[in-house]
Amino acid sequence: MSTKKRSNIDLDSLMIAKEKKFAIVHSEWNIEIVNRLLNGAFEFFSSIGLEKDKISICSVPGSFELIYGCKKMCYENKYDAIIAIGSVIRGETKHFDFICNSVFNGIKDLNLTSECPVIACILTDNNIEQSLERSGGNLGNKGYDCAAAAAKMTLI
Ligand code: DLZ
Repeated sequence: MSTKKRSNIDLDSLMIAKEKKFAIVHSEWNIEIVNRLLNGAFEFFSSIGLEKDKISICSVPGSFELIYGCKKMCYENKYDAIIAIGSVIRGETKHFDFICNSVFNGIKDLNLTSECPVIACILTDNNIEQSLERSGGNLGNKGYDCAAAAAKMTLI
């Protein structure tokens, strides 16, 4: 499960972000996938010299609650960037569309209204096989990529 191959991430330029403060808010739904995304994020942070015990972690029940969790973290004014990690899998329910739209809109609103960048690391897949591919499978690890995006946003 290599997450090392990344197309356009310039690690050298992101090393300075190890001085910044990061928080991760993750959901408990589809926890197997979420843990893989978390590991990808920790792998990125470790590669710039920031170990996982320096990162604040908050868990919420489902992806819908990521909005509130991130809002709370934003308004603590303690972090330079926050990453929302979740996995929504289509299944048989209309919840998929409601949850996906709400979460991305909620996170978009936070980016417009608070000073803290919030990165959306939420997989939205038709089935678990697709989620596995994007969380450390053949399509890389979105957790790693989103942690790199968070680091980049602290330097803007
Ligand atoms: C209800 C629900 C469903 C059907 N599917 C998912 C999912 O695939 N991924 C996820 O993170 N959460 C799911 N949830 C839970 C909602 O996000 C939320 O926790 C509940 O609707 C309670 O607000």
